[in-house]
Amino acid sequence: SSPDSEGGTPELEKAGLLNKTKIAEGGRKLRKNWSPSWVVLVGNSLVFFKDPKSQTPASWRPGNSRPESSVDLRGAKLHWANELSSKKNVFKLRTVTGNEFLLQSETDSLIKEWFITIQSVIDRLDRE
Ligand code: I3P
Repeated sequence: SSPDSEGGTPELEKAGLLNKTKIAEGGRKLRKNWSPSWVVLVGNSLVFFKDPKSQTPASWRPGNSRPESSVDLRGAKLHWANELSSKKNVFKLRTVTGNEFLLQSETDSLIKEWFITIQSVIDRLDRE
């Protein structure tokens, strides 16, 4: 692992624009409300920013921008979930606390990359 993974600033794995909706909170179903979100995968967390237009890959850094919410990927589960939406390219992320999110992109290659990258972080945390 690189020096940054040993403490201090966590590693930025990936950042980009995805469509997002939360569908459950603590196991309780929520009404869908799709919106574009600037998504940042950093360290063990997936961090969501509300205003994609004002974001850059550096925006997650402390002090630069306030995240809308953050998801701890330890113990999380990822599944393709096209049956849960009329949209294409949808996957579901479920946290250990029972929060569930759908993430989506119109671009096949982009959503596949996100799936693989998030799954690799989950797998790494499972091995720790
Ligand atoms: C929902 C909205 C969502 C849709 C959802 C609808 O209606 O159209 O975009 O999800 O479908 O209920 P509303 O705006 O009135 O809440 P998808 O785009 O993912 O299909 P669903 O209820 O079948 O999940």
